Amino acid sequence: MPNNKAAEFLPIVNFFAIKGKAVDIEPFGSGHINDTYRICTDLEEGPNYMLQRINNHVFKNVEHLMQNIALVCNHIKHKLIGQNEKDAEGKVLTPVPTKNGDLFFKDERNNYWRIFILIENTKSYDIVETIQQAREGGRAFGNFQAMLSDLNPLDVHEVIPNFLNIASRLRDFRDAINKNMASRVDEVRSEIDFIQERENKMNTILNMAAKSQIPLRITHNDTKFNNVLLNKEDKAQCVIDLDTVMPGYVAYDFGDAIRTIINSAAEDEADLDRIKLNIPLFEAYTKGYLETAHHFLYPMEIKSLVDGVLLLPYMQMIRFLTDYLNGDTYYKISHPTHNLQRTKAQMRLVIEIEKHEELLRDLVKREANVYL
Ligand code: A2G
Repeated sequence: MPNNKAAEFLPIVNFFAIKGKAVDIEPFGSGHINDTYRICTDLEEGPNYMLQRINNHVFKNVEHLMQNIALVCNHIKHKLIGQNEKDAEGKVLTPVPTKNGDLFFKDERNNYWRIFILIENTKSYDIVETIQQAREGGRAFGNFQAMLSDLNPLDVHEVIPNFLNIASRLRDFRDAINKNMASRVDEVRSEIDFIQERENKMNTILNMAAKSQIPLRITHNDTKFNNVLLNKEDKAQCVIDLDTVMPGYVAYDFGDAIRTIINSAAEDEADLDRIKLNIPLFEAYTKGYLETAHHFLYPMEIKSLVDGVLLLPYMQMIRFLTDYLNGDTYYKISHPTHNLQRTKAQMRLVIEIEKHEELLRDLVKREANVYL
């Protein structure tokens, strides 16, 4: 018997060219942006599917978003097939078209929907537990960038303009302070000061780019560790959440992955003293990343990696605080001060990373020397 969610979502699922009949639809995953459901079909051998309502407040041009995803997924799938990979479908997302051949469906309430084939027998982790997981995460994102390194970054739409551009994030932040929509500025003076004290230092990557020292690449731009699916043996299987695949700099992906991997606590940890750096996990991620990416990286890109490690938690802090100041309009929250709690956790992480900056730079140099 179909469950309640199935009854609610079946009319939408019916627009898509899935195999079999959807019998069970349940909420799935823990994303901050889209709503995700798992669809089980009546077919014993599968496949099952993932239904998503795309947040079109965040992704204003869904057509461009889906074109990017199709381009990237097809490109990777062809490469996997060319490498004689038997399980290409298990190693890259496969969007399922509608019965009209479109990549998404817009309902009468202006909700945008899409479906992917569900990649079974995998798991993801919010917090990295082992050296092997960290190394596999590095391999997964390095390989992802490597496979896209022969595509022209300008063939990919910038679905959220200036998404990881720190100058633009700082402008939005100042704007939020000036508007003070939720009357919260007084409560966060020390966090505002912390951000302002570091503005100049955090320009390194943009400065390198302005001097053409690092090239624009196609990057994932949301490399939280839980966006890598690992198999039963904890081997990386597939990189997911491709919404923010856009032109970017490799240090952004490295920095954002390290933001979640090096932190021994959750992104929104309330007990700040639990936020400690796990250096062996940093080393393992770096090893895995360079193993798969060293062949296409320029020396200046390798040099920029730790600048990304400093920048991404700082930028995430700014984004959470901006949302808090605006009255929580962007990220899903689970309690009224959630964005503030996230801000403080990211701030503590920046402090910890700053204390260890030289060590992190030495470790990247050491790992990169293996390939000289
Ligand atoms: O939350 C979301 O996944 C964000 N994605 C990502 O950029 C980052 O802020 C993350 C923090 O957990 C989008 O904004 C599209």
